[in-house]
Amino acid sequence: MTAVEFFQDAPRLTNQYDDDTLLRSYLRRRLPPDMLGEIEPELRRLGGRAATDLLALDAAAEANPPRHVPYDPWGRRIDAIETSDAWRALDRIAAEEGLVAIGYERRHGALSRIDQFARLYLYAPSSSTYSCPLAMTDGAARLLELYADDVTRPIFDHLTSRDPERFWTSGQWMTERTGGSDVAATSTIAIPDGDEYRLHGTKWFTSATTSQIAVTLAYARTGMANERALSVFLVRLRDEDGALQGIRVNRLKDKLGTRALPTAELTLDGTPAHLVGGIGAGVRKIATLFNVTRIYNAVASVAGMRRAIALVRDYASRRTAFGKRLLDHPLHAETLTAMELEWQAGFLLAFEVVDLLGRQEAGDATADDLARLRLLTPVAKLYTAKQAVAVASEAVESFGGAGYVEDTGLPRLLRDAQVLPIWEGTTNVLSLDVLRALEKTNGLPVFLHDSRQRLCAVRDDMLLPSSNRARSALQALADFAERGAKQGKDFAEQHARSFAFAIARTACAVYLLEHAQWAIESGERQPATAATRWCARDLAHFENTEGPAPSPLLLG
Ligand code: UCC
Repeated sequence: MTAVEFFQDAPRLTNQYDDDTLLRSYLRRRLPPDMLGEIEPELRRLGGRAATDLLALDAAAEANPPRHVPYDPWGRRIDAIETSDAWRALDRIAAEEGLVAIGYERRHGALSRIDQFARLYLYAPSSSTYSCPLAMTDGAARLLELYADDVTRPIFDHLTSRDPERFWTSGQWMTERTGGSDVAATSTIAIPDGDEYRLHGTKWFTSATTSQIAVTLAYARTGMANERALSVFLVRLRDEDGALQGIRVNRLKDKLGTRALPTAELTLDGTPAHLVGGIGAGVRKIATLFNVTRIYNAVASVAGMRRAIALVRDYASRRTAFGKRLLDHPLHAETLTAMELEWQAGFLLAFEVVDLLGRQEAGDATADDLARLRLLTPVAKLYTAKQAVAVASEAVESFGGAGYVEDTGLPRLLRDAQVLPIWEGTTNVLSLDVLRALEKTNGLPVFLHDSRQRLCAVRDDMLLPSSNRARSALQALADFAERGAKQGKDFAEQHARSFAFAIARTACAVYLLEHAQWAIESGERQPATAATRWCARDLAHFENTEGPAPSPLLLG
């Protein structure tokens, strides 16, 4: 064949459930066989869709981004946001697949969240970021479940419906011109209007502005002279005729990635709103919502890593260079293994948090479980998001020039990953949240105790040296925390990111070892090398150092 006749094949996806040995072995470990037997055909079907019709919708939604139409042909202000058929189909499918509903039906008690998030993990990378409105919808549903009243109960039913005609999504409006981190700096105010309120202010980033409702923050009068308290409000965006209620869409954001997702700047001018959970404690109450979206973020991050790796692996198994397949080049294979290690570790960390969330919501969590959930939620979010960018970057690079060309669809892996460490709290803000969690709970001793308990069960000879390393890492964390407590707040804040990364890596080590021990005992064909490699590579920085080493920003 001459060079002119040669064409490289595009990377291909197969069934994303069958292809995912870690997901399947994790579910075998965590779920009773009858539950797995019941849900596995649905997971397999969804895994097939992720590589076929969902993937086509994903591409179509991306090719037809939303459009803001400020005026109708006769000059009336309408602020319509037009979305593609594909985007709306992704909404319908999310409802039909029960992607939010399963978490609230709780058919499998505390394990329902694992079921739900396993499906989300399959859906997210083929959804053109429809996982974002689902995340906010789920967070809003949890908020309304905890603070239900006569007005919000029917709305909860919409958010958790499997009927596409009844299913509603929710936005989450916290970010203002002052930024998205210090949300107490909000300038939106809520003026009483009978039993309800009217909001006045601007919202600088409102994702999924086509949602039916949104949860937002505003300052409301407390009853004390001139005193206002930050409170949580629920907004119904449109009236019965579909017209926006006291909301002006200033413009859609022109973003680096997540381009199918309509993100808008809004002016609220007398927007009717319903108070949720009473006046005040707005940050604490809305934390219920953003802790759920942070868990979605972690699962979307590991799902994104997994998708990037599936594409790279397929391509490497067919593309030849220097006389052999890329996969047969030891260095290429080694790079791929390093990417896979990052995904596997992140997966087990993210699903540990999912597991704890399920226990909390089913009322099965112990006080220690709750402390670990509070600590590991920001840890999992910040760590997996950062590594998702690193893995996406490596994936794009491993396609060479094709990875840099838009119509291959590959650059999107990186553009879409870059939002993950930004929204829902940046890496530094979440590192400080880890300190907040440690101040408010006994999360660290509980995490250390739980980890040591799990390591006690790691008995296989092959794993023992790694298990010992993990024990040393746990001790190093305890020592560092003790020294930090003596040194004061500035020291703790200066090292918060390194500390959070160190907790993440150590947690990953423990969960990889636990999974490897189970795999050995169960006769699974999965090699234990992921756990041993992780402990050799990612815990080494604890040895002979004063504390956690500076956190790397990219894959090592
Ligand atoms: O990014 C955005 C776009 C939305 C898109 C969503 C898509 C997700 C898709 C994923 C799948 C693809 S919206 C903007 C994002 N912004 C944030 O997430 C906020 C980031 N900032 C923080 O997290 C900060 O740490 C703040 C806002 C929490 C800090 O505020 P304050 O006012 O300094 O907070 P305080 O005073 O420390 O805490 C106030 C209360 C305390 O409780 P009490 O009143 O009992 O003492 C805290 O313990 O709130 C409690 N609290 C928490 N509770 C604070 N953080 C938490 C938490 N994480 N969990 C529980």
